[in-house]
Amino acid sequence: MIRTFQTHAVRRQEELTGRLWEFTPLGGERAGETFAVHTPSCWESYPGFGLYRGEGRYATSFCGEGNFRIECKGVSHTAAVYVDGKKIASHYNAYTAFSAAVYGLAAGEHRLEIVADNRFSPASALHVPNDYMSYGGISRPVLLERITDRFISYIHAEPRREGDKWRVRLRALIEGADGAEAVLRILIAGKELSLPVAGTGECLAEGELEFDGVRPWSPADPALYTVTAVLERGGVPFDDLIDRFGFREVRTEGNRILLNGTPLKIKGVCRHEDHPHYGCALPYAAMAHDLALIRDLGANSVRTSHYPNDEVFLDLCDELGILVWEENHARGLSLEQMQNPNFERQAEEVTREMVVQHYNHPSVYIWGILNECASDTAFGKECYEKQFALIRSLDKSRPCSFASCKFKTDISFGLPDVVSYNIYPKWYHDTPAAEYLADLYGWVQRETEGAGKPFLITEIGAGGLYGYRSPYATKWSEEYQAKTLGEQLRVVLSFPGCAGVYIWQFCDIRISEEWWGTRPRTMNNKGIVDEYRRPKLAYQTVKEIFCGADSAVCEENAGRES
Ligand code: ADA
Repeated sequence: MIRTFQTHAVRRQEELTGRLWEFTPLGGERAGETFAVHTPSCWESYPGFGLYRGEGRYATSFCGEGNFRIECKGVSHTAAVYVDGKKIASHYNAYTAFSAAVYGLAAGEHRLEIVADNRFSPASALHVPNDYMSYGGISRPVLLERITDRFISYIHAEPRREGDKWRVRLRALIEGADGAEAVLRILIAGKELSLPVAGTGECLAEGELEFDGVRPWSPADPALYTVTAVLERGGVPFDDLIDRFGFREVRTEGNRILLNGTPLKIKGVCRHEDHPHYGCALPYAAMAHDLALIRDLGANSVRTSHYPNDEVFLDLCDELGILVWEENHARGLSLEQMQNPNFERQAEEVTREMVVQHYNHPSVYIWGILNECASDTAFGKECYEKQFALIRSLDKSRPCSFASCKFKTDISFGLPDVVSYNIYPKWYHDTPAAEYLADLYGWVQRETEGAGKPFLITEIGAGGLYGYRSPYATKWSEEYQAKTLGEQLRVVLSFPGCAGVYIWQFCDIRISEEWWGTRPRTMNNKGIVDEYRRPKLAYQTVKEIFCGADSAVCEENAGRES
């Protein structure tokens, strides 16, 4: 599945994944052997490749003649793409899409090869041994599109509320080699805008439309609108792009985050894209099942820890009214790791791709960066500053933040719109949650430039091994996790000045073997469901608290189909 809606009516598009490809490991014991494998997929899900860290070549073929655009929604974690043996693209990072145009192919069958590489090395500053798994494979769909000379790369719709009217700023990027003039027609809710497209190469076409009487997007009423962009010459369409957006406004006011003027109270979960059967290549049904559980819990938000998520997941959040904190790719990088000469370029690339590719999703209410990196150092602060500047240059319609774990030592809180902390009272230390949070929050208000800003707890939780029950509620038991998480959530949700909470984490996940080996099962076991989505005792505890905090949400979630 490419998206949950059609993105073209003029441009011919087909998904090349969703079928068997040839897979050839280029290293390891089976090097050179070729297997027929399903795609999208991670090779860790192929029998015998559960621990393979190396390169693998995928191959398929397509027929046709002329100009093509090939888009990869995600290859983990480094990709090289070849058509008929000629390299047409390369990309770093598993979590954002990339594409290449191929012009003038002769008629006939063509071979498409993608070499994926999930090795760790100094060349990879973001995919490093970590408390989550860097899988290998074609983890998201691959598309083949037929283009002419110019094509629409993206169209961004930025809604702005003016009383009960809305203005929508529209920006479309047109790519292609040809310089012939064209007209871009943009249609939304029966209104139309025509913009001239001239010049050669890339062209940015901009304009604005005004609306009244539209339904705003909100968690309670996630109304979505289609934006259709069509490129024409002499009134004849030759390319198009269809996307969706919502009429909603997010801004901060004092220590509150406002959605369409209403303060948000976040009751969220942190979720990795991880599953024992699929690795990070979760199919639609698995994503929808996760969201059904998340809504059953009474949660109203998901944090995409710690990287941009699959567009289909964001489509579902748009449709279900689940708010999303989406963040660029980084977890816990030290100052030394941030000083890897590849770090700034790779972090900038994934940040730019995240904002440009996911701009229109109304469910994304905030951009996050650099989870628990070196925001307590001067160099680290400079990196945060550059990345916030990049995001704000691309998108002024959303607040930005980062999740810190630097207890009373962070020096970067002047940069974000929202101050966010990951804390683990009664797990990594024995200070009770109420005392710890009051101490930390008081320090932020007294000693930092984060004073007066909205404040979020972006991680809180405890470990619990599924099936380990203890009458003594000892650590790692389900009882301990449920008791601890219950105390933590009650404290945070009742804390004045706190805009909400994200539980660490939704489900147990695989971590890389090369990382901190003291994690039982080489897994991060802080899920409130295990990796097979089997609920632990904490599930019911969270549900009672989240639903109790706003029972209307639960009744409504239960009533709405997912
Ligand atoms: C950090 C980190 C998470 C996870 C968590 C834990 O807060 O952001 O990715 O590693 O700790 O489980 O300790």
